[in-house]
Amino acid sequence: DQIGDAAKKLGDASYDFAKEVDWNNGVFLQAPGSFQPLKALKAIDKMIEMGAAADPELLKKAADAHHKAIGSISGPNGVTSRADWDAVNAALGRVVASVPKQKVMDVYDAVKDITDPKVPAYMKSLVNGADAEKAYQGFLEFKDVVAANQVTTASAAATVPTGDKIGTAAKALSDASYPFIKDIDWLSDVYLKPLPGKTAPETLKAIDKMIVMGSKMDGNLLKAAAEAHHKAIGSIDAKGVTSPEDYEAVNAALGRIVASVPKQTVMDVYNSMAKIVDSSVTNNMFSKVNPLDALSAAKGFYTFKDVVEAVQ
Ligand code: CLA
Ligand code: PID
Ligand code: PID
Ligand code: PID
Ligand code: PID
Ligand code: PID
Ligand code: PID
Repeated sequence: DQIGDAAKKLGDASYDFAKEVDWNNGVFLQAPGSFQPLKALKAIDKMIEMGAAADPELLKKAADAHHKAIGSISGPNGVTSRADWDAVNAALGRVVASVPKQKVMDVYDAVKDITDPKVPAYMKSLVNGADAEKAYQGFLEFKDVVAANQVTTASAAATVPTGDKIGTAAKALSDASYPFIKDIDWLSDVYLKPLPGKTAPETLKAIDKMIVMGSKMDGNLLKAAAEAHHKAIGSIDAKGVTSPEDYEAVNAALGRIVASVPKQTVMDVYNSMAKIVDSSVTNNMFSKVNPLDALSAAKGFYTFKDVVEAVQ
Protein backbone atom coordinates (compact mmCIF):
# COMPACT_ATOMS: atom_id res chain seq x y z
CA ASP A 1 0.00 0.00 0.00
CA GLN A 2 0.99 3.66 -0.31
CA ILE A 3 1.66 4.02 3.41
CA GLY A 4 3.94 0.97 3.36
CA ASP A 5 5.92 2.40 0.43
CA ALA A 6 6.10 5.80 2.10
CA ALA A 7 7.37 4.15 5.30
CA LYS A 8 10.39 2.82 3.38
CA LYS A 9 11.25 6.38 2.30
CA LEU A 10 10.67 7.55 5.86
CA GLY A 11 13.08 4.84 6.98
CA ASP A 12 15.74 6.06 4.51
CA ALA A 13 15.39 9.53 5.99
CA SER A 14 15.07 8.63 9.67
CA TYR A 15 16.98 5.45 10.53
CA ASP A 16 20.26 7.30 11.16
CA PHE A 17 18.39 9.46 13.68
CA ALA A 18 16.76 6.37 15.20
CA LYS A 19 20.21 4.83 15.77
CA GLU A 20 21.48 7.99 17.48
CA VAL A 21 18.62 8.32 19.99
CA ASP A 22 19.50 6.67 23.29
CA TRP A 23 16.24 4.79 23.76
CA ASN A 24 17.48 3.56 27.16
CA ASN A 25 17.79 7.09 28.54
CA GLY A 26 15.83 7.48 31.78
CA VAL A 27 14.89 11.04 30.77
CA PHE A 28 11.92 9.68 28.80
CA LEU A 29 10.17 8.76 32.03
CA GLN A 30 10.05 12.43 33.04
CA ALA A 31 7.19 14.80 32.32
CA PRO A 32 8.17 16.86 29.24
CA GLY A 33 7.94 20.09 31.22
CA SER A 34 6.61 21.07 34.62
CA PHE A 35 4.55 18.31 36.26
CA GLN A 36 0.85 19.04 35.61
CA PRO A 37 -1.06 15.80 36.22
CA LEU A 38 -4.54 17.05 35.38
CA LYS A 39 -3.33 18.59 32.11
CA ALA A 40 -1.34 15.43 31.35
CA LEU A 41 -4.49 13.38 31.96
CA LYS A 42 -6.23 15.55 29.35
CA ALA A 43 -3.50 14.67 26.86
CA ILE A 44 -3.80 10.97 27.70
CA ASP A 45 -7.56 11.32 27.30
CA LYS A 46 -7.06 12.59 23.74
CA MET A 47 -4.85 9.56 23.04
CA ILE A 48 -7.52 7.28 24.50
CA GLU A 49 -10.13 8.90 22.24
CA MET A 50 -7.86 8.45 19.25
CA GLY A 51 -7.21 4.81 20.21
CA ALA A 52 -10.93 4.21 20.63
CA ALA A 53 -11.61 5.66 17.18
CA ALA A 54 -8.87 3.65 15.47
CA ASP A 55 -9.47 0.48 13.46
CA PRO A 56 -9.01 -2.36 16.01
CA GLU A 57 -7.39 -4.64 13.40
CA LEU A 58 -4.81 -1.99 12.56
CA LEU A 59 -4.10 -1.40 16.27
CA LYS A 60 -3.53 -5.11 16.68
CA LYS A 61 -1.09 -5.10 13.76
CA ALA A 62 0.71 -2.10 15.24
CA ALA A 63 1.05 -3.97 18.54
CA ASP A 64 2.43 -6.99 16.64
CA ALA A 65 4.91 -4.76 14.81
CA HIS A 66 6.14 -3.34 18.13
CA HIS A 67 6.48 -6.82 19.62
CA LYS A 68 8.51 -7.95 16.60
CA ALA A 69 10.63 -4.78 16.77
CA ILE A 70 11.45 -5.41 20.43
CA GLY A 71 12.79 -8.79 19.34
CA SER A 72 15.33 -7.27 16.92
CA ILE A 73 16.82 -4.65 19.27
CA SER A 74 20.62 -4.45 19.20
CA GLY A 75 23.37 -2.22 20.55
CA PRO A 76 23.61 0.01 23.63
CA ASN A 77 20.96 2.50 22.41
CA GLY A 78 18.24 -0.14 22.13
CA VAL A 79 17.49 0.45 18.45
CA THR A 80 15.45 -2.04 16.46
CA SER A 81 16.44 -3.32 12.98
CA ARG A 82 15.92 -1.15 9.91
CA ALA A 83 13.20 -3.48 8.60
CA ASP A 84 11.30 -3.42 11.90
CA TRP A 85 11.70 0.36 12.19
CA ASP A 86 10.00 0.69 8.82
CA ALA A 87 7.30 -1.82 9.79
CA VAL A 88 6.45 0.11 12.98
CA ASN A 89 6.26 3.39 11.06
CA ALA A 90 4.01 1.82 8.44
CA ALA A 91 1.75 0.26 11.07
CA LEU A 92 1.43 3.54 12.99
CA GLY A 93 0.82 5.48 9.80
CA ARG A 94 -2.07 3.12 9.02
CA VAL A 95 -3.48 3.58 12.54
CA VAL A 96 -3.31 7.36 12.13
CA ALA A 97 -5.02 7.10 8.72
CA SER A 98 -7.87 5.11 10.33
CA VAL A 99 -9.03 8.08 12.43
CA PRO A 100 -10.21 11.51 11.30
CA LYS A 101 -7.49 14.19 11.14
CA GLN A 102 -9.01 16.19 13.99
CA LYS A 103 -8.53 13.33 16.46
CA VAL A 104 -4.81 13.32 15.65
CA MET A 105 -4.50 17.09 15.91
CA ASP A 106 -6.29 17.01 19.28
CA VAL A 107 -3.53 14.72 20.60
CA TYR A 108 -0.84 16.97 19.13
CA ASP A 109 -2.35 20.11 20.66
CA ALA A 110 -2.87 18.53 24.10
CA VAL A 111 0.69 17.14 24.19
CA LYS A 112 2.04 20.52 23.09
CA ASP A 113 0.17 22.04 26.00
CA ILE A 114 2.21 20.03 28.55
CA THR A 115 5.54 20.21 26.70
CA ASP A 116 8.09 22.86 27.57
CA PRO A 117 9.07 24.55 24.27
CA LYS A 118 12.75 23.90 25.09
CA VAL A 119 12.28 20.09 25.06
CA PRO A 120 12.50 19.46 21.27
CA ALA A 121 15.74 21.47 21.00
CA TYR A 122 17.16 19.57 23.97
CA MET A 123 16.27 16.23 22.36
CA LYS A 124 17.88 17.40 19.13
CA SER A 125 21.05 18.38 21.02
CA LEU A 126 21.52 14.74 22.07
CA VAL A 127 21.79 13.52 18.45
CA ASN A 128 23.41 14.65 15.20
CA GLY A 129 21.31 17.73 14.38
CA ALA A 130 21.46 17.21 10.63
CA ASP A 131 20.10 13.68 11.01
CA ALA A 132 17.21 14.99 13.11
CA GLU A 133 16.39 17.55 10.38
CA LYS A 134 16.55 14.79 7.74
CA ALA A 135 14.19 12.62 9.78
CA TYR A 136 11.77 15.51 10.20
CA GLN A 137 11.75 16.22 6.45
CA GLY A 138 10.98 12.52 5.96
CA PHE A 139 8.12 12.74 8.44
CA LEU A 140 6.64 15.77 6.65
CA GLU A 141 6.54 13.81 3.37
CA PHE A 142 5.18 10.72 5.10
CA LYS A 143 2.35 12.61 6.74
CA ASP A 144 1.07 13.81 3.35
CA VAL A 145 0.69 10.18 2.24
CA VAL A 146 -1.10 9.37 5.49
CA ALA A 147 -3.39 12.39 5.06
CA ALA A 148 -4.19 11.30 1.50
CA ASN A 149 -5.30 7.89 2.80
CA GLN A 150 -7.09 9.14 5.89
CA VAL A 151 -10.72 8.46 6.76
CA THR A 152 -12.99 11.44 7.33
CA THR A 153 -15.48 9.92 9.74
CA ALA A 154 -14.83 8.00 12.95
CA SER A 155 -15.62 4.30 13.16
CA ALA A 156 -18.74 3.15 15.05
CA ALA A 157 -18.67 3.01 18.84
CA ALA A 158 -18.02 -0.34 20.51
CA THR A 159 -20.81 -2.72 21.49
CA VAL A 160 -20.87 -2.99 25.28
CA PRO A 161 -22.09 -6.29 26.76
CA THR A 162 -24.88 -6.00 29.38
CA GLY A 163 -26.17 -8.42 31.98
CA ASP A 164 -23.07 -10.61 31.74
CA LYS A 165 -21.42 -12.29 34.74
CA ILE A 166 -18.39 -10.01 34.63
CA GLY A 167 -20.64 -6.94 34.70
CA THR A 168 -22.41 -8.23 37.80
CA ALA A 169 -19.13 -9.14 39.49
CA ALA A 170 -17.71 -5.70 38.66
CA LYS A 171 -20.39 -4.11 40.85
CA ALA A 172 -19.25 -6.13 43.86
CA LEU A 173 -15.58 -5.42 43.10
CA SER A 174 -16.26 -1.71 42.78
CA ASP A 175 -18.24 -1.52 46.03
CA ALA A 176 -15.40 -3.32 47.82
CA SER A 177 -12.65 -1.17 46.33
CA TYR A 178 -14.02 2.36 45.82
CA PRO A 179 -12.92 3.52 49.32
CA PHE A 180 -9.38 2.35 48.42
CA ILE A 181 -9.59 4.26 45.11
CA LYS A 182 -10.50 7.40 47.08
CA ASP A 183 -7.48 6.93 49.41
CA ILE A 184 -4.98 6.88 46.52
CA ASP A 185 -3.17 10.08 45.60
CA TRP A 186 -3.82 10.08 41.85
CA LEU A 187 -2.09 13.43 41.38
CA SER A 188 1.25 12.33 42.86
CA ASP A 189 4.41 12.27 40.74
CA VAL A 190 5.55 9.02 42.38
CA TYR A 191 4.19 7.06 39.38
CA LEU A 192 6.82 8.73 37.17
CA LYS A 193 9.72 7.60 39.39
CA PRO A 194 12.11 5.00 38.00
CA LEU A 195 11.61 1.48 39.35
CA PRO A 196 14.38 0.98 41.92
CA GLY A 197 17.37 -0.87 40.47
CA LYS A 198 15.79 -1.68 37.10
CA THR A 199 17.25 -0.90 33.69
CA ALA A 200 15.24 0.12 30.62
CA PRO A 201 15.81 -3.20 28.81
CA GLU A 202 14.53 -5.09 31.88
CA THR A 203 11.42 -2.90 32.04
CA LEU A 204 10.83 -3.22 28.31
CA LYS A 205 10.48 -7.00 28.74
CA ALA A 206 7.40 -6.47 30.89
CA ILE A 207 5.97 -3.88 28.49
CA ASP A 208 6.49 -6.41 25.69
CA LYS A 209 4.27 -8.90 27.54
CA MET A 210 1.55 -6.22 27.79
CA ILE A 211 1.86 -5.53 24.08
CA VAL A 212 1.43 -9.25 23.35
CA MET A 213 -1.62 -9.36 25.63
CA GLY A 214 -3.07 -6.24 23.95
CA SER A 215 -2.62 -7.79 20.54
CA LYS A 216 -4.58 -10.90 21.55
CA MET A 217 -7.52 -8.99 23.03
CA ASP A 218 -10.94 -8.85 21.44
CA GLY A 219 -10.84 -5.59 19.43
CA ASN A 220 -14.41 -4.55 20.21
CA LEU A 221 -13.94 -5.10 23.95
CA LEU A 222 -10.65 -3.16 23.94
CA LYS A 223 -12.38 -0.30 22.20
CA ALA A 224 -15.17 -0.45 24.79
CA ALA A 225 -12.57 -0.33 27.58
CA ALA A 226 -10.97 2.75 26.04
CA GLU A 227 -14.39 4.41 25.78
CA ALA A 228 -15.11 3.56 29.44
CA HIS A 229 -11.84 5.24 30.48
CA HIS A 230 -12.69 8.31 28.41
CA LYS A 231 -16.06 8.55 30.10
CA ALA A 232 -14.45 8.02 33.53
CA ILE A 233 -11.97 10.84 32.93
CA GLY A 234 -14.97 13.05 32.25
CA SER A 235 -16.33 12.55 35.77
CA ILE A 236 -13.18 13.03 37.89
CA ASP A 237 -13.28 15.29 40.93
CA ALA A 238 -10.58 17.80 41.93
CA LYS A 239 -8.42 14.95 43.27
CA GLY A 240 -8.63 12.99 40.02
CA VAL A 241 -11.12 10.39 41.29
CA THR A 242 -13.85 9.23 38.92
CA SER A 243 -17.47 8.58 39.95
CA PRO A 244 -18.47 5.18 41.44
CA GLU A 245 -20.57 4.37 38.34
CA ASP A 246 -17.76 5.11 35.91
CA TYR A 247 -15.27 3.23 38.08
CA GLU A 248 -17.57 0.20 37.95
CA ALA A 249 -17.84 0.47 34.16
CA VAL A 250 -14.03 0.55 33.89
CA ASN A 251 -13.70 -2.56 36.07
CA ALA A 252 -16.29 -4.40 34.01
CA ALA A 253 -14.61 -3.41 30.76
CA LEU A 254 -11.16 -4.46 32.00
CA GLY A 255 -12.47 -7.75 33.35
CA ARG A 256 -13.94 -8.48 29.91
CA ILE A 257 -10.70 -7.75 28.03
CA VAL A 258 -8.77 -9.94 30.47
CA ALA A 259 -11.30 -12.74 29.87
CA SER A 260 -10.80 -12.35 26.10
CA VAL A 261 -7.19 -13.62 26.24
CA PRO A 262 -5.79 -16.96 27.51
CA LYS A 263 -4.92 -17.12 31.20
CA GLN A 264 -1.23 -17.73 30.46
CA THR A 265 -1.01 -14.47 28.51
CA VAL A 266 -2.24 -12.59 31.61
CA MET A 267 0.10 -14.50 33.91
CA ASP A 268 3.03 -13.67 31.60
CA VAL A 269 2.32 -9.97 32.25
CA TYR A 270 1.97 -10.54 35.98
CA ASN A 271 5.16 -12.59 36.26
CA SER A 272 7.20 -10.15 34.21
CA MET A 273 5.88 -7.23 36.31
CA ALA A 274 6.70 -9.14 39.51
CA LYS A 275 10.32 -9.34 38.28
CA ILE A 276 10.69 -5.57 38.00
CA VAL A 277 8.44 -4.29 40.79
CA ASP A 278 10.30 -4.64 44.06
CA SER A 279 8.21 -5.31 47.18
CA SER A 280 9.43 -1.91 48.46
CA VAL A 281 7.28 -0.31 45.75
CA THR A 282 4.08 -2.14 46.70
CA ASN A 283 4.76 -1.61 50.40
CA ASN A 284 5.22 2.11 49.76
CA MET A 285 1.86 2.25 47.96
CA PHE A 286 0.20 0.33 50.78
CA SER A 287 1.70 2.65 53.42
CA LYS A 288 -0.07 5.66 51.92
CA VAL A 289 -3.63 4.31 52.11
CA ASN A 290 -5.97 3.02 54.80
CA PRO A 291 -4.83 -0.63 55.12
CA LEU A 292 -8.39 -1.87 55.74
CA ASP A 293 -9.55 -0.25 52.51
CA ALA A 294 -6.67 -1.87 50.59
CA LEU A 295 -7.41 -5.28 52.08
CA SER A 296 -11.10 -4.95 51.23
CA ALA A 297 -10.14 -4.05 47.65
CA ALA A 298 -7.75 -6.99 47.43
CA LYS A 299 -10.43 -9.36 48.71
CA GLY A 300 -12.84 -8.00 46.11
CA PHE A 301 -10.25 -8.46 43.40
CA TYR A 302 -9.56 -12.09 44.31
CA THR A 303 -13.31 -12.84 44.14
CA PHE A 304 -13.66 -10.98 40.85
CA LYS A 305 -10.79 -12.85 39.21
CA ASP A 306 -12.59 -16.19 39.72
CA VAL A 307 -15.55 -14.90 37.70
CA VAL A 308 -13.20 -13.67 35.00
CA GLU A 309 -11.36 -16.99 34.94
CA ALA A 310 -14.63 -18.92 34.68
CA VAL A 311 -15.56 -17.23 31.38
CA GLN A 312 -11.98 -16.96 30.08
MG1 CLA B 1 -5.00 1.36 33.48
C1 CLA B 1 -4.12 -1.38 35.41
C2 CLA B 1 -4.00 3.46 36.02
C3 CLA B 1 -5.79 4.05 31.50
C4 CLA B 1 -5.91 -0.86 30.86
N1 CLA B 1 -4.18 1.07 35.40
C5 CLA B 1 -3.87 -0.14 36.01
C6 CLA B 1 -3.20 0.06 37.35
C7 CLA B 1 -3.24 1.60 37.53
C8 CLA B 1 -3.84 2.10 36.23
C9 CLA B 1 -4.15 1.97 38.69
C10 CLA B 1 -1.71 -0.39 37.30
C11 CLA B 1 -1.03 -0.31 38.68
C12 CLA B 1 -1.70 -1.26 39.61
O1 CLA B 1 -1.86 -2.45 39.40
O2 CLA B 1 -2.27 -0.69 40.73
N2 CLA B 1 -4.92 3.39 33.73
C13 CLA B 1 -4.49 4.06 34.84
C14 CLA B 1 -4.59 5.50 34.63
C15 CLA B 1 -5.09 5.67 33.37
C16 CLA B 1 -5.30 4.32 32.79
C17 CLA B 1 -4.20 6.55 35.62
C18 CLA B 1 -5.34 6.97 32.72
C19 CLA B 1 -6.42 7.27 32.12
N3 CLA B 1 -5.71 1.54 31.52
C20 CLA B 1 -5.96 2.75 30.92
C21 CLA B 1 -6.45 2.51 29.57
C22 CLA B 1 -6.47 1.14 29.38
C23 CLA B 1 -6.01 0.54 30.63
C24 CLA B 1 -6.87 3.56 28.58
C25 CLA B 1 -6.88 0.41 28.11
C26 CLA B 1 -8.33 0.27 28.00
N4 CLA B 1 -5.05 -0.65 33.16
C27 CLA B 1 -5.46 -1.43 32.07
C28 CLA B 1 -5.33 -2.84 32.39
C29 CLA B 1 -4.83 -2.87 33.70
C30 CLA B 1 -4.66 -1.50 34.11
C31 CLA B 1 -5.66 -3.98 31.52
C32 CLA B 1 -4.39 -3.71 34.80
O3 CLA B 1 -4.44 -4.93 34.88
C33 CLA B 1 -3.83 -2.80 35.91
C34 CLA B 1 -4.50 -3.12 37.24
O4 CLA B 1 -5.31 -2.42 37.80
O5 CLA B 1 -4.15 -4.32 37.79
C35 CLA B 1 -4.70 -4.70 39.03
C36 CLA B 1 -3.23 -1.44 41.49
C37 CLA B 1 -4.60 -1.19 40.90
C38 CLA B 1 -5.43 -0.19 41.30
C39 CLA B 1 -5.03 0.78 42.33
C40 CLA B 1 -6.78 0.03 40.65
C41 CLA B 1 -7.63 -1.21 40.57
C42 CLA B 1 -8.18 -1.68 41.88
C43 CLA B 1 -8.48 -3.17 41.83
C44 CLA B 1 -9.67 -3.47 40.98
C45 CLA B 1 -8.59 -3.72 43.22
C46 CLA B 1 -7.27 -3.52 44.00
C47 CLA B 1 -6.51 -4.80 44.24
C48 CLA B 1 -5.27 -4.67 45.16
C49 CLA B 1 -5.48 -3.86 46.40
C50 CLA B 1 -4.06 -4.14 44.44
C51 CLA B 1 -3.62 -5.02 43.30
C52 CLA B 1 -2.99 -6.34 43.77
C53 CLA B 1 -2.08 -6.91 42.71
C54 CLA B 1 -1.37 -8.10 43.26
C55 CLA B 1 -2.84 -7.30 41.45
C1 PID C 1 1.43 22.29 12.32
C2 PID C 1 1.68 23.57 11.60
C3 PID C 1 1.51 23.44 10.09
C4 PID C 1 2.45 22.38 9.55
C5 PID C 1 2.20 20.98 10.13
C6 PID C 1 1.75 20.99 11.59
C7 PID C 1 2.13 19.80 12.41
C8 PID C 1 1.18 18.96 12.89
C9 PID C 1 1.48 17.74 13.60
C10 PID C 1 2.75 17.15 13.91
C11 PID C 1 0.56 16.88 14.08
C12 PID C 1 1.21 15.82 14.67
C13 PID C 1 0.55 14.76 15.31
C14 PID C 1 1.13 13.68 16.06
C15 PID C 1 0.20 12.88 16.71
C16 PID C 1 0.49 11.78 17.56
C17 PID C 1 -0.52 11.02 18.08
C18 PID C 1 -0.26 9.96 19.04
C19 PID C 1 -1.28 9.19 19.55
C20 PID C 1 -1.03 8.18 20.55
C21 PID C 1 -1.98 7.23 20.97
C22 PID C 1 -1.62 6.31 22.03
C23 PID C 1 -2.35 5.30 22.49
C24 PID C 1 -2.95 4.23 22.91
C25 PID C 1 -2.91 2.96 22.06
C26 PID C 1 -4.33 2.52 21.76
C27 PID C 1 -5.23 2.49 22.98
C28 PID C 1 -5.25 3.83 23.72
C29 PID C 1 -3.86 4.25 24.13
C30 PID C 1 -7.15 1.12 22.59
C31 PID C 1 -8.53 0.99 22.01
C32 PID C 1 1.57 22.34 13.80
C33 PID C 1 3.50 20.19 9.95
C34 PID C 1 1.09 20.25 9.33
C35 PID C 1 2.60 13.44 16.16
C36 PID C 1 -3.33 7.10 20.35
C37 PID C 1 -2.22 3.23 20.69
C38 PID C 1 -2.13 1.83 22.77
C39 PID C 1 -3.92 5.64 24.80
O1 PID C 1 0.42 21.45 11.80
O2 PID C 1 1.86 24.70 9.50
O3 PID C 1 3.89 17.60 13.66
O4 PID C 1 2.56 15.99 14.57
O5 PID C 1 -3.36 3.35 25.11
O6 PID C 1 -6.57 2.34 22.51
O7 PID C 1 -6.55 0.21 23.08
C1 PID D 1 -0.22 15.61 10.65
C2 PID D 1 -0.79 16.80 9.98
C3 PID D 1 -2.27 16.64 9.66
C4 PID D 1 -2.55 15.36 8.92
C5 PID D 1 -2.17 14.09 9.71
C6 PID D 1 -0.89 14.26 10.49
C7 PID D 1 -0.01 13.04 10.61
C8 PID D 1 0.35 12.54 11.84
C9 PID D 1 1.20 11.39 11.96
C10 PID D 1 1.65 10.50 10.94
C11 PID D 1 1.72 10.92 13.13
C12 PID D 1 2.49 9.82 12.83
C13 PID D 1 3.29 9.10 13.74
C14 PID D 1 4.24 8.08 13.42
C15 PID D 1 5.06 7.68 14.45
C16 PID D 1 6.07 6.68 14.35
C17 PID D 1 6.78 6.29 15.42
C18 PID D 1 7.72 5.21 15.33
C19 PID D 1 8.31 4.69 16.41
C20 PID D 1 9.15 3.54 16.31
C21 PID D 1 9.79 2.97 17.38
C22 PID D 1 10.52 1.75 17.16
C23 PID D 1 11.18 1.12 18.09
C24 PID D 1 11.81 0.60 19.09
C25 PID D 1 11.16 -0.44 19.99
C26 PID D 1 11.32 -0.04 21.46
C27 PID D 1 12.76 0.36 21.83
C28 PID D 1 13.27 1.49 20.92
C29 PID D 1 13.22 1.08 19.45
C30 PID D 1 13.73 0.73 24.01
C31 PID D 1 13.59 1.29 25.36
C32 PID D 1 1.26 15.67 10.89
C33 PID D 1 -2.11 12.94 8.71
C34 PID D 1 -3.28 13.78 10.73
C35 PID D 1 4.35 7.48 12.06
C36 PID D 1 9.77 3.54 18.78
C37 PID D 1 9.64 -0.56 19.69
C38 PID D 1 11.80 -1.82 19.73
C39 PID D 1 13.67 2.28 18.58
O1 PID D 1 -0.99 15.02 11.67
O2 PID D 1 -2.61 17.75 8.82
O3 PID D 1 1.42 10.56 9.73
O4 PID D 1 2.42 9.54 11.48
O5 PID D 1 14.14 0.03 19.18
O6 PID D 1 12.68 0.90 23.16
O7 PID D 1 14.73 0.12 23.62
C1 PID E 1 13.63 21.00 16.45
C2 PID E 1 13.82 22.14 15.51
C3 PID E 1 13.03 21.94 14.20
C4 PID E 1 13.44 20.67 13.54
C5 PID E 1 13.24 19.42 14.38
C6 PID E 1 13.40 19.63 15.89
C7 PID E 1 13.83 18.41 16.68
C8 PID E 1 12.97 17.79 17.54
C9 PID E 1 13.25 16.53 18.21
C10 PID E 1 14.40 15.70 18.16
C11 PID E 1 12.33 15.87 18.99
C12 PID E 1 12.93 14.69 19.42
C13 PID E 1 12.30 13.71 20.24
C14 PID E 1 12.82 12.43 20.66
C15 PID E 1 11.95 11.64 21.43
C16 PID E 1 12.25 10.33 21.94
C17 PID E 1 11.36 9.66 22.74
C18 PID E 1 11.73 8.37 23.30
C19 PID E 1 10.96 7.70 24.20
C20 PID E 1 11.49 6.50 24.84
C21 PID E 1 10.91 5.82 25.86
C22 PID E 1 11.66 4.72 26.48
C23 PID E 1 11.38 4.06 27.57
C24 PID E 1 11.23 3.43 28.69
C25 PID E 1 10.59 2.06 28.79
C26 PID E 1 9.66 1.97 30.00
C27 PID E 1 10.30 2.48 31.28
C28 PID E 1 10.76 3.93 31.11
C29 PID E 1 11.74 4.08 29.98
C30 PID E 1 9.64 2.43 33.60
C31 PID E 1 8.54 2.45 34.59
C32 PID E 1 14.34 21.13 17.76
C33 PID E 1 14.23 18.38 13.85
C34 PID E 1 11.80 18.89 14.16
C35 PID E 1 14.18 11.96 20.30
C36 PID E 1 9.53 6.12 26.39
C37 PID E 1 9.74 1.75 27.54
C38 PID E 1 11.69 0.98 28.89
C39 PID E 1 12.06 5.58 29.81
O1 PID E 1 12.35 20.40 16.49
O2 PID E 1 13.33 23.02 13.33
O3 PID E 1 15.46 15.93 17.53
O4 PID E 1 14.20 14.58 18.91
O5 PID E 1 12.97 3.45 30.35
O6 PID E 1 9.26 2.48 32.27
O7 PID E 1 10.82 2.36 33.92
C1 PID F 1 -0.65 -16.00 42.49
C2 PID F 1 -0.51 -17.03 43.58
C3 PID F 1 -1.75 -17.92 43.70
C4 PID F 1 -2.97 -17.09 43.96
C5 PID F 1 -3.28 -16.05 42.84
C6 PID F 1 -2.02 -15.46 42.16
C7 PID F 1 -2.15 -14.10 41.60
C8 PID F 1 -2.10 -13.88 40.25
C9 PID F 1 -2.30 -12.59 39.64
C10 PID F 1 -2.61 -11.34 40.24
C11 PID F 1 -2.29 -12.37 38.29
C12 PID F 1 -2.55 -11.03 38.07
C13 PID F 1 -2.58 -10.43 36.81
C14 PID F 1 -2.69 -9.04 36.48
C15 PID F 1 -2.50 -8.74 35.14
C16 PID F 1 -2.51 -7.44 34.54
C17 PID F 1 -2.38 -7.28 33.20
C18 PID F 1 -2.30 -5.97 32.61
C19 PID F 1 -2.16 -5.80 31.26
C20 PID F 1 -2.01 -4.50 30.68
C21 PID F 1 -2.02 -4.27 29.32
C22 PID F 1 -1.79 -2.92 28.86
C23 PID F 1 -1.85 -2.49 27.61
C24 PID F 1 -2.07 -1.99 26.43
C25 PID F 1 -3.50 -1.70 25.98
C26 PID F 1 -3.75 -2.40 24.64
C27 PID F 1 -2.66 -2.17 23.61
C28 PID F 1 -1.30 -2.57 24.13
C29 PID F 1 -0.95 -1.82 25.41
C30 PID F 1 -3.45 -2.59 21.40
C31 PID F 1 -3.77 -3.59 20.35
C32 PID F 1 0.55 -15.08 42.30
C33 PID F 1 -4.13 -14.98 43.47
C34 PID F 1 -4.10 -16.73 41.73
C35 PID F 1 -2.98 -8.00 37.50
C36 PID F 1 -2.27 -5.33 28.31
C37 PID F 1 -4.52 -2.25 26.99
C38 PID F 1 -3.73 -0.17 25.81
C39 PID F 1 0.43 -2.31 25.93
O1 PID F 1 -1.33 -16.36 41.33
O2 PID F 1 -1.53 -18.79 44.79
O3 PID F 1 -2.71 -11.07 41.46
O4 PID F 1 -2.76 -10.39 39.28
O5 PID F 1 -0.78 -0.43 25.11
O6 PID F 1 -2.91 -3.06 22.54
O7 PID F 1 -3.66 -1.41 21.26
C1 PID G 1 -5.61 -13.85 37.85
C2 PID G 1 -5.34 -15.25 38.23
C3 PID G 1 -5.42 -16.23 37.07
C4 PID G 1 -6.72 -16.04 36.29
C5 PID G 1 -6.88 -14.64 35.69
C6 PID G 1 -6.39 -13.53 36.59
C7 PID G 1 -7.17 -12.25 36.57
C8 PID G 1 -6.56 -11.06 36.27
C9 PID G 1 -7.27 -9.81 36.27
C10 PID G 1 -8.67 -9.58 36.43
C11 PID G 1 -6.70 -8.59 36.14
C12 PID G 1 -7.71 -7.64 36.26
C13 PID G 1 -7.53 -6.26 36.29
C14 PID G 1 -8.52 -5.25 36.59
C15 PID G 1 -8.05 -3.98 36.79
C16 PID G 1 -8.88 -2.85 37.09
C17 PID G 1 -8.35 -1.61 37.16
C18 PID G 1 -9.20 -0.48 37.35
C19 PID G 1 -8.72 0.77 37.28
C20 PID G 1 -9.60 1.89 37.35
C21 PID G 1 -9.18 3.20 37.26
C22 PID G 1 -10.21 4.22 37.26
C23 PID G 1 -9.93 5.50 37.15
C24 PID G 1 -9.56 6.74 37.08
C25 PID G 1 -9.36 7.43 35.72
C26 PID G 1 -7.97 8.09 35.68
C27 PID G 1 -7.67 8.94 36.93
C28 PID G 1 -7.82 8.12 38.22
C29 PID G 1 -9.23 7.51 38.35
C30 PID G 1 -5.90 10.50 37.37
C31 PID G 1 -4.47 10.87 37.16
C32 PID G 1 -5.62 -12.86 38.97
C33 PID G 1 -8.37 -14.51 35.33
C34 PID G 1 -6.06 -14.56 34.39
C35 PID G 1 -9.97 -5.56 36.68
C36 PID G 1 -7.73 3.61 37.19
C37 PID G 1 -9.41 6.41 34.54
C38 PID G 1 -10.44 8.49 35.48
C39 PID G 1 -9.28 6.63 39.61
O1 PID G 1 -5.01 -13.39 36.65
O2 PID G 1 -5.41 -17.52 37.63
O3 PID G 1 -9.56 -10.43 36.58
O4 PID G 1 -8.93 -8.26 36.41
O5 PID G 1 -10.20 8.54 38.53
O6 PID G 1 -6.30 9.33 36.80
O7 PID G 1 -6.68 11.20 37.98
C1 PID H 1 0.40 -5.56 50.02
C2 PID H 1 0.36 -6.58 51.09
C3 PID H 1 -0.72 -7.65 50.86
C4 PID H 1 -2.08 -6.99 50.74
C5 PID H 1 -2.20 -5.99 49.60
C6 PID H 1 -0.89 -5.23 49.31
C7 PID H 1 -1.06 -3.84 48.77
C8 PID H 1 -0.70 -3.55 47.50
C9 PID H 1 -0.95 -2.27 46.87
C10 PID H 1 -1.56 -1.11 47.41
C11 PID H 1 -0.65 -1.99 45.56
C12 PID H 1 -1.06 -0.69 45.32
C13 PID H 1 -0.94 -0.02 44.10
C14 PID H 1 -1.39 1.33 43.75
C15 PID H 1 -1.15 1.71 42.45
C16 PID H 1 -1.53 3.00 41.89
C17 PID H 1 -1.24 3.31 40.60
C18 PID H 1 -1.59 4.61 40.09
C19 PID H 1 -1.20 5.06 38.87
C20 PID H 1 -1.48 6.42 38.50
C21 PID H 1 -1.01 7.07 37.38
C22 PID H 1 -1.32 8.47 37.24
C23 PID H 1 -0.87 9.31 36.34
C24 PID H 1 -0.37 10.23 35.57
C25 PID H 1 -1.05 10.67 34.28
C26 PID H 1 -0.01 10.94 33.19
C27 PID H 1 1.14 11.81 33.66
C28 PID H 1 1.84 11.16 34.83
C29 PID H 1 0.91 10.95 36.01
C30 PID H 1 2.93 12.93 32.53
C31 PID H 1 3.89 12.94 31.40
C32 PID H 1 1.47 -4.52 50.16
C33 PID H 1 -3.35 -5.05 49.95
C34 PID H 1 -2.57 -6.73 48.28
C35 PID H 1 -2.09 2.20 44.72
C36 PID H 1 -0.17 6.40 36.35
C37 PID H 1 -1.99 9.58 33.75
C38 PID H 1 -1.85 11.93 34.52
C39 PID H 1 1.66 10.20 37.11
O1 PID H 1 0.14 -5.99 48.72
O2 PID H 1 -0.73 -8.52 51.98
O3 PID H 1 -1.99 -0.94 48.58
O4 PID H 1 -1.63 -0.15 46.46
O5 PID H 1 0.54 12.22 36.55
O6 PID H 1 2.07 11.85 32.58
O7 PID H 1 2.92 13.82 33.36
